[in-house]
Amino acid sequence: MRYFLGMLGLCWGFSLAYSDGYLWLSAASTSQTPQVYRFNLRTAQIDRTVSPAQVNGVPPSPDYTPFAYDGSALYLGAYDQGLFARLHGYTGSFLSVGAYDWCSCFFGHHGLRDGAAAEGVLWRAAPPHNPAYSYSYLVATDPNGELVEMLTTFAQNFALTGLESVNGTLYGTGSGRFVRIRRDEQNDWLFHVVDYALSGVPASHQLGGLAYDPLSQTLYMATASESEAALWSVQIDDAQQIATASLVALLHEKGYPLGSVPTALTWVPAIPGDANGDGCTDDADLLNVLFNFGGEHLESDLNRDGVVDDADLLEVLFQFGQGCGN
Ligand SMILES: [Ca+2]
Ligand SMILES: [Ca+2]
Repeated sequence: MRYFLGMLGLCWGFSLAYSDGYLWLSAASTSQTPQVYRFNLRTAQIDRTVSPAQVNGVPPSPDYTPFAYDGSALYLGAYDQGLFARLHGYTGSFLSVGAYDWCSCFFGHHGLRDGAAAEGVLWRAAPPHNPAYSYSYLVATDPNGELVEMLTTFAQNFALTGLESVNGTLYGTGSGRFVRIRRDEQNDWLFHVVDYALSGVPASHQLGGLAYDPLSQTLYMATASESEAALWSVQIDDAQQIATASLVALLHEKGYPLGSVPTALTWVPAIPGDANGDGCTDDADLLNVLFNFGGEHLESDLNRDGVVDDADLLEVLFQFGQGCGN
């Protein structure tokens, strides 16, 4: 044990040097019942699939959107329904199924896509079904789904789809545009969109959900065309209004279904020592690391130095029995 303790410094020194965690993705589809997918940043694979339509009380929808995570739950909505559900952030199992308390008239003209958790409030992008005739909305609720505020924009031909908060600033995607969202200084019901020049993403790709990892300060964006689905990291330059995308993974090669659109994206942090990604550090993780000891198994290589060894084992042992994330 003395040897193990001596290695701890090495273990923690590496712990934040790379991107880790999980990205939950929607898969909007008009041809099949959509599922929700989890992309594991450590293994670079889709490793979990959730089928909301099979859960009691969940209405049918062409798009189930994992729109935000606030440390207590992963929030799931639906494009054309008032669904407001809370899921376990790691397993994707349903904790509760509820609904927004809004009139169904809202869904006649608007849908609900991606979102963001910021300062105790859950934001949702509410694009018009037809952006030629109506405007996008931003909707904010508390963690129980009670309405806090609603803003609109006069930005034309713009269907706000992706939404994320980066240190308190909201960014969005939609209709081929990457934008920063700016509140109007006089009218508290109005917001403006500031266009950024986006590079790196093929023009054939539809821009989808955004998610932010504050630990590695990485903004992720999901996109898709008819023949590809991709995950990107996006560097933002606010002064120049530039957004530069770099490819992280081709999602359709990792288990994401072609023909679906990742309209929502949400990041959930990795739990230290949690090799199997279920949100707990326990004997299953210890076995995972021991069985793969000396190999290159991505799941067990917790510090991502290319080998499963004492440092990974220590991370499990040090976190063992510390409780589970939600
Ligand atoms: Ca685990
Ligand atoms: Ca390792």
